[in-house]
Amino acid sequence: MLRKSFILILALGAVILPSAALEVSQIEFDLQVPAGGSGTYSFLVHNDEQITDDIKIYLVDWDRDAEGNHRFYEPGSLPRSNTSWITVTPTSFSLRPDEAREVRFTITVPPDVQGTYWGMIMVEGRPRPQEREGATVLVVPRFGIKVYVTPPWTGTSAGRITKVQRLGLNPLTFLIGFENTGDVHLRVSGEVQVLDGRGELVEKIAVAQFPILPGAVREVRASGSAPRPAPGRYYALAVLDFGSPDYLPAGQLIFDVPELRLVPIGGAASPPRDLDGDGFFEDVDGDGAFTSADPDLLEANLTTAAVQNNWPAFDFDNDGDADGEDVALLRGLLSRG
Ligand SMILES: [Ca+2]
Ligand SMILES: [Ca+2]
Ligand SMILES: [Ca+2]
Repeated sequence: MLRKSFILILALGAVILPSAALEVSQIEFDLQVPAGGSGTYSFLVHNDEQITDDIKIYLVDWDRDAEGNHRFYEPGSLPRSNTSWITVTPTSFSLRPDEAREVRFTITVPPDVQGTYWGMIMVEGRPRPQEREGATVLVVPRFGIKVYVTPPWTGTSAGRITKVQRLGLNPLTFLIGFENTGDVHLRVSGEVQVLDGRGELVEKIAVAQFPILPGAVREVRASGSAPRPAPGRYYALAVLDFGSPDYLPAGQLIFDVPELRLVPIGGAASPPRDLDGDGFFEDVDGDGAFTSADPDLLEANLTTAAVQNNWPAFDFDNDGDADGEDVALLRGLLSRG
């Protein structure tokens, strides 16, 4: 039986459908249009498929959640929406196979606006059936083209670190929170320096660049590459750079790497063993083999001191604890052989 459902596929910056039908020539416009002025821009839409496609073009509001995932809203929903400033032409057309068409849009910026205003031009093709896991679903190819407008020399770039949290130890992984407290779209990058108790640098961990809209909060992970550091107390200093010439927001954290004191778990005869030397102790019952008995024993004794006092040994997903997700990951390793 064919099961039909409707799935919206959002392709931001890349064609994600294997039978990809549409291509657009530009995925982002970062424009500096003066307040009270206007500008006209264009992009190309190309039909890469063997059938004629019907294209619709419309505007939406969007932002990102704390993890950086895009969220979409009706145009004009957000206070710094620029969708009411944009007129697009044409808004619907057909494309024969391999045909391309230019789409133009004009932005008229009101007087007296400051900082970044943003919106998105959606380019949507015709729904088409596609096989997905044995079912036929209708897939709508869509591209979102981001349009940022910042009148030159307006707005304030400002931000602060809201959180520095230690996650896993193997390798060292941190969760860094950052809030854009200004009114300009920022691109932020940085690093976390980890020092030991004597002030010696243990590791410098890069914070990969991320974009953040005015008023938004992001939480990004930064992972090192070295194995779990020796037991002891450490100091982490996160410093981010959003392009301000005179200000680098910083945040700090003191954290401990506990010494492992492994004892037999539950009724096991031996303490857990790390069979491959990666710092994680998958042989939970210490019998020298990694079998389904190991995740079972871990699960049954998850809340015991024998496990929790040695959580780094069992933090298989490296998120800073030993919990049910680690049991699940350990089971998954088993089935992968
Ligand atoms: Ca191991
Ligand atoms: Ca075992
Ligand atoms: Ca964990």
